[in-house]
Amino acid sequence: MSGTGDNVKRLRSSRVCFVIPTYNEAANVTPLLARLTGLYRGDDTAFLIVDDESPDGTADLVREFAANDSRVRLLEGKRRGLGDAYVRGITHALNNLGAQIIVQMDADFSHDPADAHKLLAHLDAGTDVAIGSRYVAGGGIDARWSPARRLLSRWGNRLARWVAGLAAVHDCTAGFKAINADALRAAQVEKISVQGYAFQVVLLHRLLAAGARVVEEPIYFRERERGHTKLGVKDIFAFFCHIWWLRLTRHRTFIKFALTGLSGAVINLGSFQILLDLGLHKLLASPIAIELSIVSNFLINNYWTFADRALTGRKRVRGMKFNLVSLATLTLSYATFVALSALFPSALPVLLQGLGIVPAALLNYFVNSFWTFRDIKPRGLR
Ligand SMILES: Nc1nc2c(ncn2[C@@H]2O[C@H](COP(=O)(O)OP(=O)(O)O)[C@@H](O)[C@H]2O)c(=O)[nH]1
Ligand SMILES: [Mg+2]
Repeated sequence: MSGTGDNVKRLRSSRVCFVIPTYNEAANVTPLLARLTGLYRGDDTAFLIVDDESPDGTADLVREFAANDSRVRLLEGKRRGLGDAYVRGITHALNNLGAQIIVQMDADFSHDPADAHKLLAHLDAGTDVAIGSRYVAGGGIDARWSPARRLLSRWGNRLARWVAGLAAVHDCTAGFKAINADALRAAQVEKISVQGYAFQVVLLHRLLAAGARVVEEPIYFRERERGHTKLGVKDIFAFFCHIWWLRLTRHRTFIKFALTGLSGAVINLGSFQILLDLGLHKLLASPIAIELSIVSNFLINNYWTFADRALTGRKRVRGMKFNLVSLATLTLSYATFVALSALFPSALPVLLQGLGIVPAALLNYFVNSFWTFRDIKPRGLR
């Protein structure tokens, strides 16, 4: 797609910042900037090169180019990997360049600068994230990629999809994306501490968890003509560690939920016994004890277990949902207790109260995790 009137208008209406990390890209950076600045002519477009003291003089070439085009910016730092460069670059673009849309891409022409138009068009249509995808119909990878590289990319991508829970996205290791600034802020991009290539997967995971609408646009990924890849064994190792870490994060939530439930059971049975000791009738002590555990469970779940799913604006809705779930829990638990008390009048009351927790706990888990504290699914995909 070439520069059309539509695109020029769009680029004027929102401030777009291309964030492009470079390490030893002296052979590519000048032609890339020439192509990008030629394609995207709007005054409100910026091109931020994030260079990490490349020994080949990449930064000097950027400075030379920027002398004639004030839209070109340079951010320099110590080399700590691709992810670190992206976090610094994106944060700078959001905080200091007033970016409303970020386009992230490689500097080696693997990502065709002209394709950014298509990604931007998706954002114009209301999407939060448009991914230049190699693994959807119409997309592809250069035939010159070695079978080993192909295998690594494909399986790395498959693993990320299935292990890290990103199955809805076909290319989750893609490095060519247009992303809405608000979506990046919601994903708290500045807090990502992943230094290497695993950054792409972690960023995507955060964007989806924050509720971003995602669309995949097929692209053809060309092999670089000049310079060398910086993808190292360390990056590959770190990538696999990170996707499992993302998986564990989900399990951590489950463990926290289970511990919260356990504390609820202790509070329920403890207060039930205390109320009985105080002389309260068991049919009155039971619902009070259940209610106490429901309140403590809600507080712990809200501020600890599902704290990462906290959406401030939706708290009231969530509170209401929780009340409904609690009412069902209370009814189920109490009904079980009353029924068991009628069936076994001489059984230890605290034992029956404990048995009343079982069906209620099951109901609670399913309803709360699928409804009240539901994990946010990508709106554009599923
Ligand atoms: N600033 C910075 N850029 C990097 C670093 N590692 C890679 N890059 C850039 O990230 C982009 C993708 O890297 P590349 O080596 O082509 O990865 P590949 O396409 O997966 O082989 C290129 O523009 C690189 O110059 C880094 O440590 N710091
Ligand atoms: Mg490359």
